[in-house]
Amino acid sequence: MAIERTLSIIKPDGVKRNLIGQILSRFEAAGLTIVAGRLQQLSRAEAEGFYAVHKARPFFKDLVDFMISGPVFISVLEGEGAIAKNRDLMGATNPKEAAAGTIRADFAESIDANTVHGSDAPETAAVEVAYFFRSIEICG
Ligand code: IDP
Ligand code: MG
Repeated sequence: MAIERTLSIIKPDGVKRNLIGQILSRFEAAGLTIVAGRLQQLSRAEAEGFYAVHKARPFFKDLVDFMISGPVFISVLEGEGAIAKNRDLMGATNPKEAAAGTIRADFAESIDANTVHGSDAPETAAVEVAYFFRSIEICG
């Protein structure tokens, strides 16, 4: 399997509950390396741009409101099959459907406050990483 990079975001509910360390530990224990990362308070425009693919969905405004409700921790994870591996660690979008032992099953409160974002495919990973990080900010 190829070495990939994927974008991870610990959403405001995770940052507020001091879960950054626990979540990053899960990534590292699974063999993913954090090659870039920072805390950031997103502006409305930045959150809308990031989630532009969901613009027409009924939950778009709630999603953006939630993503700007506090700081997020944005990182780039690198490793073998990093995109799928991160999605496996995250669990299903709706925490009620997330498999036991996943981040969302263990920590998420609702489908809105579901603690983490992760890129879902190589194309979106490339776009999402570049949305938040310049190449010189990634230490891979
Ligand atoms: P993902 O985060 O698992 O990739 P997406 O379908 O890409 O899920 O949706 C992006 C985010 O939008 C989700 O993480 C969730 O916070 C929110 N979302 C998705 N579907 C719904 C919904 O049906 N109601 C409310 N929020 C939703
Ligand atoms: Mg998604």
